[in-house]
Amino acid sequence: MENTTLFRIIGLVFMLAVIGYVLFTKDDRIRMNDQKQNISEIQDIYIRALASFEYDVTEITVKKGIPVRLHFTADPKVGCGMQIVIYGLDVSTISRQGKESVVEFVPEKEGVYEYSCGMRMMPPGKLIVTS
Ligand SMILES: [Cu+2]
Repeated sequence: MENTTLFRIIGLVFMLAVIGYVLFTKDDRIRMNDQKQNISEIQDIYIRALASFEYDVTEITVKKGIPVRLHFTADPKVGCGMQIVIYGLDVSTISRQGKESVVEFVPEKEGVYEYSCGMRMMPPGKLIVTS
């Protein structure tokens, strides 16, 4: 009789442990999926510096906290415009021989950031970071 009660208690504890384990690991899996989603979420933006010494796009809006992948291509005739700098974000890259250059960054602060060449001579474009 006493043995049966003991077995029931052991059985109950075991069941609770299994349920607890399943709930805990499931929660963990959901959390991991959320993290993966944030990583795979990338904002691709495209800017071209044209031979006419201007950008094809002069206003781009991105979301704060999500990685941005800038694809920058400069016409070989654009001179110093082959370098693009996003002022205030510490982002800079150079496109050589008309080849696309890719740089990734995470905009952490909302605001309007101008992009231009290294000497800020190109008519600037605006990168707008929103919440
Ligand atoms: Cu310049």
